[in-house]
Amino acid sequence: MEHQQHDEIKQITLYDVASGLKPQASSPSTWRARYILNYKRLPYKTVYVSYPDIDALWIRLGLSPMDQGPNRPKTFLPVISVPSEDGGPPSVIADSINIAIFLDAEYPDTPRVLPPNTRALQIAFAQNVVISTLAPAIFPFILPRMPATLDPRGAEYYKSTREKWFNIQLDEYYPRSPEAFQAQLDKIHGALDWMVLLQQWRRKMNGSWDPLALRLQILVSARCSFG
Ligand SMILES: N[C@@H](CCC(=O)N[C@@H](CS)C(=O)NCC(=O)O)C(=O)O
Repeated sequence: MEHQQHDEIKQITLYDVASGLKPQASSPSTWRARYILNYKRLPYKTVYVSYPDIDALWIRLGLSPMDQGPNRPKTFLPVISVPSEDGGPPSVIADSINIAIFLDAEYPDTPRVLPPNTRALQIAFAQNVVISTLAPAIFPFILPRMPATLDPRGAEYYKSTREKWFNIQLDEYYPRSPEAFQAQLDKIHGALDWMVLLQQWRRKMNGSWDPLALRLQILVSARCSFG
């Protein structure tokens, strides 16, 4: 019993976006953190937070808003809280890439998520491929469908923020004509070509890297998603 209590105290908390789905976990951003925790086999519990409550969570956890560039939230999930070994305050980490860096350093006996010396590549990839190319290509397919997957307060928040940020009406954003649909698909193919290139490069440079770690690396690199 005592042992159990000890384990509970040590457990990491993953803060995830609340949804109306079962199971609730659906945000690609928070899935990156979940993949990392699962890959390292670290025990954690999940706390679901509705979009409009994320600001208050950040204040409660003592986090300062982070500038992610224009039209992107300054407070967001995933966040993890990792209890300290010595009874001090927990380490609270936001942003999937920071979570990967922190957990690789904090738990060196678990499989590494980020290959050494690849930070520059990952930032270039995230900025130029995922944020600038892939995200705008998939947004018209994803964004209009998001509110239906969320809890009612989250849905309202999501619709109003995205309509403001991207200057769109969510209901009219889906590419309905065959031409518009095909044009969007072509954009996605362009971004996927980059992913193939990255994988070929990796094979040449370091064929021995665990393929699952590579997938995680790409997911973590893909810092921007539908947020
Ligand atoms: N760079 C962040 C992006 C996180 C992000 O944008 N998360 C979205 C959920 S998919 C969010 O919490 N958005 C809050 C909001 O829209 O106010 C990461 O990789 O962790």
